[in-house]
Amino acid sequence: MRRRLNIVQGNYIPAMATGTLPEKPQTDTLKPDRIEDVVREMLRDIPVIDVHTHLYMPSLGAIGLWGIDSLVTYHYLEAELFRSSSITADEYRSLSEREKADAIWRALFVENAPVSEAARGVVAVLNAFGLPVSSPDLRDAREFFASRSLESHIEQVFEMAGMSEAVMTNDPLDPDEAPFWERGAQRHRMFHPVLRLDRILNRWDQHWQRLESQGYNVDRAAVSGSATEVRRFLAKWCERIRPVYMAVSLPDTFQFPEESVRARLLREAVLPSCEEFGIPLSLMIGVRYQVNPAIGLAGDAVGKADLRSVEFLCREFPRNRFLVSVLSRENQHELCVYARKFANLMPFGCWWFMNNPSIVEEITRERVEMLGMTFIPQHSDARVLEQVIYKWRNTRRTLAPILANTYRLMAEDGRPVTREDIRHGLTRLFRSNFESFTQMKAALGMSNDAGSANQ
Ligand code: RAT
Ligand code: ZN
Repeated sequence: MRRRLNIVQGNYIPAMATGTLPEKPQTDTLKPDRIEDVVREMLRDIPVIDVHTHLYMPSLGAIGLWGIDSLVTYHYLEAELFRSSSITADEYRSLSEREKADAIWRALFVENAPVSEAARGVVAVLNAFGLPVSSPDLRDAREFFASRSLESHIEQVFEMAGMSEAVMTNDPLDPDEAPFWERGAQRHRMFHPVLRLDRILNRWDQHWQRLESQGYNVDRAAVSGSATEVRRFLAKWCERIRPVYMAVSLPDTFQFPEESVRARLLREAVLPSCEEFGIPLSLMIGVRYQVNPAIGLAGDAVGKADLRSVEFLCREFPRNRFLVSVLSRENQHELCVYARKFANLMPFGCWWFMNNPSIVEEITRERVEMLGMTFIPQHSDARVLEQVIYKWRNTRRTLAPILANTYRLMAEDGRPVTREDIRHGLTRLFRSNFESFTQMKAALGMSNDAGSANQ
């Protein structure tokens, strides 16, 4: 077995220094009234890397959701169901998946016009496949999805979404997923793994025994050598799945440094391990977990976080790189300010409650004004395969005028705009900033010989 990642140790070279320059620069300038068309054209043609999803390569079994019932029972829509129907959470929970989908379809698509972002998304997916969008039931859609074969369906969906790759969320303590990796799940060129650490960092008290049962010498309080053992566990999983980054979602109350199991494991296991394997750590900050447990996954909310923890991490761990997304609208501006201070910080995406056109517009404008093209504007967070069709369509639709305006303002200030400027800028936003920040190409180069996860 070849150890893969520690060849890329060391200080991060900012993307700015490594972004690819055009081989043959075209210097023909664009007339101001052409800029928006060219931006739209290029946004359509540049295949995106979707840097955070909950989609899975087929070899990981049933955790990869797709099809109409999963689309309609998306937890964003479950939250909306209870506002437009008298069904209770208990009643809803007792239904089969199909019955749940029927209840949501009736309440949000038949009895009401589907105007919310998440509801319009389902309409856009049905429409993209030429399926009826106003029918009283889901019969046609169910027939259609039942006739698809997953491998070719994935290819078609990615093509329709304008995506080349999706980054997964792989939790090594997920009992529905880990066994597939342990048996050497077949890799897929369109899916990149991520080592997700929520169970370890946020719910250690419920999961430390899983590590213990696998032969790691850990204890409930995560003292006396536990961190060294967690590091050994992470090394094992880095070798096994070759993640493009490690990731954790964090509450609005997240503090670092502090005296806690999470902070100790972060400092002594996760950060050194990311450094050793040359990969970034993704921090998704600002969740208020389970403010309404009755509605399950739909029951999380948002809170403003103290981003001084991000400041501390970026300053005190200069050999680590941090991908950061924040859930609260109030935290977006300070995240941009910190990104101006620290080149080892990469803001990404408009996460979850932020992924609505009005807020995406505001955040993206702010980011371009403060950071130029040195951020990652969006990820889909798709939980169901076909969602990428509407999520990336909506992103392109919202961002086209904003990005076009950015170039128009530059032209008005006296610097002519070329097609090459636009191609280069958009490629950075939707591909190469992520590739450089994760040093993905170097890492993948090392793994070309690997057909299965355990080689
Ligand atoms: O957006 C979502 O679907 C959330 O439920 C979360 O999964 C979040 O994106 C996360 O990755 O924790
Ligand atoms: Zn997510």
